[in-house]
Amino acid sequence: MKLDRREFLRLAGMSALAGSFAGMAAAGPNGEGGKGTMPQTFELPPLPYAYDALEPHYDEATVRLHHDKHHAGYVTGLNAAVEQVGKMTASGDFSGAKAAAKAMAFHGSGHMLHSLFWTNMKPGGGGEPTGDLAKAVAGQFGSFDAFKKLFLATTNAVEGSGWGILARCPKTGMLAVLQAEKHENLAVWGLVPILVCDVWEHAYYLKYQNRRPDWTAAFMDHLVNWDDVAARYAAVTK
Ligand code: MN3
Repeated sequence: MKLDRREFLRLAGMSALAGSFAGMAAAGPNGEGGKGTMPQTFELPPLPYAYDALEPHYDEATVRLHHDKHHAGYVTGLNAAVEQVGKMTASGDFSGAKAAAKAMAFHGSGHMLHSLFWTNMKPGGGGEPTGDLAKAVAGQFGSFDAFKKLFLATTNAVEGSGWGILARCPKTGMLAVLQAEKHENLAVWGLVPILVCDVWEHAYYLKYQNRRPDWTAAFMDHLVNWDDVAARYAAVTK
């Protein structure tokens, strides 16, 4: 499946809304989000490439399971949480409020991060960013090489299941390398993720087994779609 211009702009525009429910809806095939309306259901966005397009660095079996089962599970969980909130406000029985809020954070963050993750990769990716993003990375971290080492060290050191994240602050423009444990813990409110690497075992275990650093190195050297990251970088402050 090729990304046409409309599709690219829609995905690129998502970052400006990332972290909001409208932003997550914008990742769905219908793109109802972005109009300021609360969508009632979320949908699994299609992969922007074929299941086997990232071979040999990201194997078809993992991509298929990861997208069709794991990411789909977060979409289902998010829809269930939204439905639960609707039931509480309609009935006046708020005894499930804590569980619903936790489920919304977990599944909502899972859906948002996976939607970002798929578009952050492309066949023949890797290399280095160019233009404004390259300047910002060098300005923030000293050099691309220093950023890369920091991103890999941070991502490889996630305890248990989580993510490595490059995020940008909409107010200051500052870039930060962060971890997420599970999907929602260790977040810095307000910062917008523009590059995310999944280090849950479901993301790499079939091919890389326990060798997480081999997976993250392959992600950085062969898979990152720097054009997508650059578009998200630019969109954060628009
Ligand atoms: Mn995952």
